[in-house]
Amino acid sequence: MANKEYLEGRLKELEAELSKTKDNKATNKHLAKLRSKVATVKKEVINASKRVHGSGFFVKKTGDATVTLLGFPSAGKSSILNALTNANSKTAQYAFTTTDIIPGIMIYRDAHIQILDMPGLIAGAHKGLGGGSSVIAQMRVSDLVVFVIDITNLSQINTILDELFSLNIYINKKKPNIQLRQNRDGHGILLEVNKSRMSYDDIKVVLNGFGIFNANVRIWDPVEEDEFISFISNKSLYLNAIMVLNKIDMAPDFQKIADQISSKYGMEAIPISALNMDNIESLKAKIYGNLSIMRVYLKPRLDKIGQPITTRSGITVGNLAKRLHTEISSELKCAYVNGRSVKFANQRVGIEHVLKDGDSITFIKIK
Ligand SMILES: Nc1nc2c(ncn2[C@@H]2O[C@H](COP(=O)(O)OP(=O)(O)OP(=O)(O)O)[C@@H](O)[C@H]2O)c(=O)[nH]1
Ligand SMILES: [Mg+2]
Repeated sequence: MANKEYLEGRLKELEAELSKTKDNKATNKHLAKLRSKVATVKKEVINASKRVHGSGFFVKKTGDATVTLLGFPSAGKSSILNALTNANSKTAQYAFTTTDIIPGIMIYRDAHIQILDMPGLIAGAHKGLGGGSSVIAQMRVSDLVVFVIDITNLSQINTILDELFSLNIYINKKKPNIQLRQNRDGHGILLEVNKSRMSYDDIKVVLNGFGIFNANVRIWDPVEEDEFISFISNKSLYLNAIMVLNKIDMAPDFQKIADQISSKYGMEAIPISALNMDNIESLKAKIYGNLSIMRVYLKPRLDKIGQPITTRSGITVGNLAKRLHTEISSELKCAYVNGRSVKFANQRVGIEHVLKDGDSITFIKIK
């Protein structure tokens, strides 16, 4: 811990010197040296965080998708878990009521969605404070994060986003396409594609800071230096998130606030009251809608009623068969489909056909 604090202090000093040096238009060589130092210390800070463990709780994934509730103490996470699921997580006025990760299952459109209530996040969680690292470990395996914000305390949003940024967690961003092939040919760093916001020299000092001196590099996206460093250190995490503004019973102008927040942060903001059960159905719909899953019906025969199953959006007939039974998939010839993905009833389709939400399907095996 002390080591990590020392490193963070050192990083601050170096970054301050770097910004001063930029202002002074100092020599490129000095600048390059400094940046390389910054990159090296950043890497050490990241590695030091890895070694800090909380109490080490972890809940196994079950169901069709996993969603975590993340927010400050008393924002209403446990109340929301109880409103969405069959769980009964303790709620109270005092902070840090929840000290473990509490799971519940929300059934929506036949999908079993695992919702995880987390201990309250605190500023400094990225340093491992307040069980922060267990919360982060759990987020890594979740399909969606719901930020739970107390609508009467909107400054919580920036604090959460800053925490996540310090943890190299990127929200609602596509993982950048970066290809890095290390080699030993002694040709140095060969930058074959560079669509980043960094120059060749910037990229080289970062890579050198990580001990990479020979590599073929292709950067296909407009990444900044920070994101590039976390990518190279293999610690970056890309998560989908939506935001809940809870306790709207205490804010009469909640709709206006929700609209402003949603446009300011470019993220869906759903106003609810867990206490009064206001807007809970629409929250369920938003959670489902942000999970990239859909419901299709399996009909054993055309004249039978279909059984609903949940699968990822945009799955093909062939991949669905594989997911269900390898036995069907190896003998699969085609399928009859009804629904939005086809033009007419009982349309015969091949294994590459892409299914849509609500479709029903009958597999046809080779005779
Ligand atoms: N007025 C109002 N109070 C609420 C609402 N939702 C929750 N609360 C209250 O806020 C307090 C904290 O709620 P919890 O659900 O325990 O909050 P939490 O986020 O789980 O808190 P920690 O477990 O401490 O992190 C409790 O007294 C709840 O009754 C709401 O929609 N409106
Ligand atoms: Mg709680």
